[in-house]
Amino acid sequence: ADNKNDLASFHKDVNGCKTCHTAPNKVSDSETFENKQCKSCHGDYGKLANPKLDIDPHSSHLGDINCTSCHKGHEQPKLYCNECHSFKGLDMPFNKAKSKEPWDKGWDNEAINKAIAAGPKETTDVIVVGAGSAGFNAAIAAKKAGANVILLDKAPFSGGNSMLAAGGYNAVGTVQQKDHKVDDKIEWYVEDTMKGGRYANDPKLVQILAEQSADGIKWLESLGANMDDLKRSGGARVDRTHRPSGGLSVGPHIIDVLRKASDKEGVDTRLNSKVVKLVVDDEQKIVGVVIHGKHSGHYMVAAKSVVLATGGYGFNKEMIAFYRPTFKGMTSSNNITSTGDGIELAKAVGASMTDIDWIQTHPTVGKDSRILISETVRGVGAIMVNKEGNRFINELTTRDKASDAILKQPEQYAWLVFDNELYKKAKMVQGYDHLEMLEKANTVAELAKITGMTPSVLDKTITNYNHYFKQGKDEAFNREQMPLSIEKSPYYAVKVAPGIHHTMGGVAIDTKAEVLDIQSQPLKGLFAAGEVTGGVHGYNRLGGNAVADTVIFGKIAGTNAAKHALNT
Ligand code: MEZ
Repeated sequence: ADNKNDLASFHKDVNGCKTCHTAPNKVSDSETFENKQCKSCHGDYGKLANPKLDIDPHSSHLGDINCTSCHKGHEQPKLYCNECHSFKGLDMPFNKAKSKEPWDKGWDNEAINKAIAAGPKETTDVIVVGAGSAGFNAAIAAKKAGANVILLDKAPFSGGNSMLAAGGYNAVGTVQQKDHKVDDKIEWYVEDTMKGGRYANDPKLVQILAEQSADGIKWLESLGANMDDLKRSGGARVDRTHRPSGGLSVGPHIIDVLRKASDKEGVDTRLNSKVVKLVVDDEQKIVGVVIHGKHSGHYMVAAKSVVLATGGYGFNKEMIAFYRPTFKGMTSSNNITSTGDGIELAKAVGASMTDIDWIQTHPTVGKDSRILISETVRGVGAIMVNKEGNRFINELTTRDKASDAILKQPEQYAWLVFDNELYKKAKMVQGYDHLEMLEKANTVAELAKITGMTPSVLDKTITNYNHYFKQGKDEAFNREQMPLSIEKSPYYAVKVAPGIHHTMGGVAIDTKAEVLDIQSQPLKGLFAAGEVTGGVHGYNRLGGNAVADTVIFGKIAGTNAAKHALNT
């Protein structure tokens, strides 16, 4: 190779091909050996992270991913950070990252048919497609139930969209709620979720979500997670959103825990491995999948059970424009992996879809960015004002209502406003500051000036809010909870607008997470969990219910997939 910046050019004078490879043509799709080599010479990310850098890709929230995710062997490097971030004033390397991904290429039907005709190269019990939270939970549960499991992800790193989850996990009846003296009930969780979803949810699935939520927390803790912080999310009547203590984002934490747990269980995880076909027999029973591996090409693996855990389609511009033309071109808070592949795979074997066109916008995505400003910021105490400085909605209402309200404001954006006490309390806010997303001022008048709001209007809004805080009643919008006043300088504001966040609709499932066909009969051997499915959230998902969904239904899908594979 003679491409500047690729690993081969860089290493060819060290020890030739042997520096990185064990033997020619023996590179696994996950590039496991090669990455071990990188780390054995250069050290791990802890060693590589440079404390002098303001923003360092080696200490990113993607965690301990393969070096070759960004540094390619025989191609130009690609810095995945640039897919979501544009760091103001910082010249990040490899800025041309926004190229097409290998998985964006169309399906090669000839190669797929050849792989099927050649027959399976391997056999396993359960194949899990997609290594985000739902996939990892399914894989670990299937393995614990005694099955052999292969977990596949098309990306060079695991984590999927779950890796970006900031808020938390909704659960009722936990030790944490007891410790915080929160009175909650399974019925309330069900009612809040149904109301938030405009009663379009499948009540049986919601009942399971609520009933098994506390067990899901215990399960995560048994794998090594910390879920000790508690806060309220929009649409919930009490504090039931569980988060890692210390204000960390939930996604990176649980993905780190799940990666380690699944390695420990012996799950065979393969990256750079896209499932391009579900293979069924004459009776529509699952018999395996065709995989397109980065190095191994197309090959078939036989399995009696397949779990689809591929996530939603929030980053697939064509699907968004098709299902919701009014959202065409809107920014997305989703990972680049959320391209709706599972929906296409399932449709091709006759799966039925539920509420496929219901797409959630999150009200507070950083304006003109892809960075989610978590609902936690409002949950912990921020208010939301329009371009003049007026509040216009209960900040803790559901996302559909908050997004609609912003889109009715002048210029269709809003500001979240808070003070130094919130800044100190919510660690993620310090992260937004680090990304240069916050405006900061010593006085309210100065904050109004730098954000273009009207100083007297913002001042009145904050004075009134502080009064409501003191009297414990929000006379303007009936906000149920006001944990903080806004009076400790410096003051902060972050500009936000709605962005695509979650696709509620997807593959239809029953209470065993079996995928249903158009006659509502289970497709034998096909299971699904997480955002690829429809039915749990109705027309609108509540904050904190996605992570719960991935863990609870991931476990159910994995356990039932194992049972099916081992007993048929
Ligand atoms: O569940 C979510 O999507 C969530 C809590 C997001 C967030 O605002 O942090």
